[in-house]
Amino acid sequence: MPIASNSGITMEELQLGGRNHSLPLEGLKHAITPIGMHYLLTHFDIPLVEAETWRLEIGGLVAKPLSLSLDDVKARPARTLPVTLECAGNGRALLEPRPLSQPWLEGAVGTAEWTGTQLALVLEEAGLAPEAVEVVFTGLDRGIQGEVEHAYERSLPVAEALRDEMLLAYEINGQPLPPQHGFPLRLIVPGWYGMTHVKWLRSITAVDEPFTGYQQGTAYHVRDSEEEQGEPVTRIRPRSLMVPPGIPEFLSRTRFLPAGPCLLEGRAWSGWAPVERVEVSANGGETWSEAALDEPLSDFAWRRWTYEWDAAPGEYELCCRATDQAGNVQPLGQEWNYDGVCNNSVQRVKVVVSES
Ligand SMILES: Nc1nc2c(c(=O)[nH]1)N[C@H]1C(S)=C(S)[C@@H](COP(=O)(O)O)O[C@H]1N2
Ligand SMILES: [Mo]
Repeated sequence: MPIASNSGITMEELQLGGRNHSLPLEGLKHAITPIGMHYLLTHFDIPLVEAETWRLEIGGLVAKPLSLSLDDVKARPARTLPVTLECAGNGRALLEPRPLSQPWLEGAVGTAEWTGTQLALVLEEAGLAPEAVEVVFTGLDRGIQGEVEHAYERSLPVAEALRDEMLLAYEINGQPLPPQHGFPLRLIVPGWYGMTHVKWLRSITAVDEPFTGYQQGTAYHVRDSEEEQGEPVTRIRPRSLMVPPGIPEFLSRTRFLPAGPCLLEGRAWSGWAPVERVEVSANGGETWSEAALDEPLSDFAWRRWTYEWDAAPGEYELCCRATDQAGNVQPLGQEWNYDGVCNNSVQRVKVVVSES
């Protein structure tokens, strides 16, 4: 066995990395990510929830507060939507210096079919007061971050919360939510980074001023230092990933394949506008070629791309980059920020092609 590598990963990062996991990149072959392959991120502990006693409380600035059982939620009109979820911290461990948090490389993403009931209909029934400006979603999990003890909670402006596609989801890929993905009910906010999709929902509260709880007011901002306020993280920037071709070397993950035609494939998504273009480079981003695109699975899910690569013997750095209809393009380099969020720089895959 080789002796220790020098990446400087800390025990704290290893601890988080062992609890939370990414999508193995070969999992990109599945249009719908199998449940156990979907990435997972939990800040604190996974709560144990009993379906029989659990309730969802809808209150605050509403005309008619509601208290719903799981059966009440399931009795409402159901809707299923394929949605690509990505953690805002995806790519964090590639930053230099590395912000200390969950050390994601590139796989903090997955696409599942989420089934639930429309949030807008529940809010309509409760009757939002005219002075409500935001809706706060509170989870059952609790912990301490940035020296602040809090329940995990996030808010949405009323106009976003009322969008058609927002779901209170109780199923993933046709199964009840497993404990780690938010049993019995979670919020799904298609197009937004993962932190907004609150798991283990306990309450929904309409409020008359912007919510400033830790996960909203402090965390998840694009900023250069702790002192800065920065820009809040919202929608997912465009990203594409490829299934690493060939076979891996166990430790380095370098890919090995024989010379000849090789079909490169992957997925691309953006929360701002539909992806309209994916390009592939075999030389680390110096020159690019167009990939072919399949149809997206939904307005809020990734689309498959393919590229016929004629692999000649040699060493390569394969890259892919997506562009969306709003003109957003993946950058070649990482844009550093203090929280290590919203990094969508192109993937780089080391490949060694041998004579066939
Ligand atoms: N209650 C609660 N909801 C949460 C979190 C959490 O820690 N607690 N983590 C958020 C973050 S940062 C992400 S990226 C997604 C991950 O969802 P998944 O684990 O189902 O993939 O859940 C979000 N919802
Ligand atoms: Mo996340």
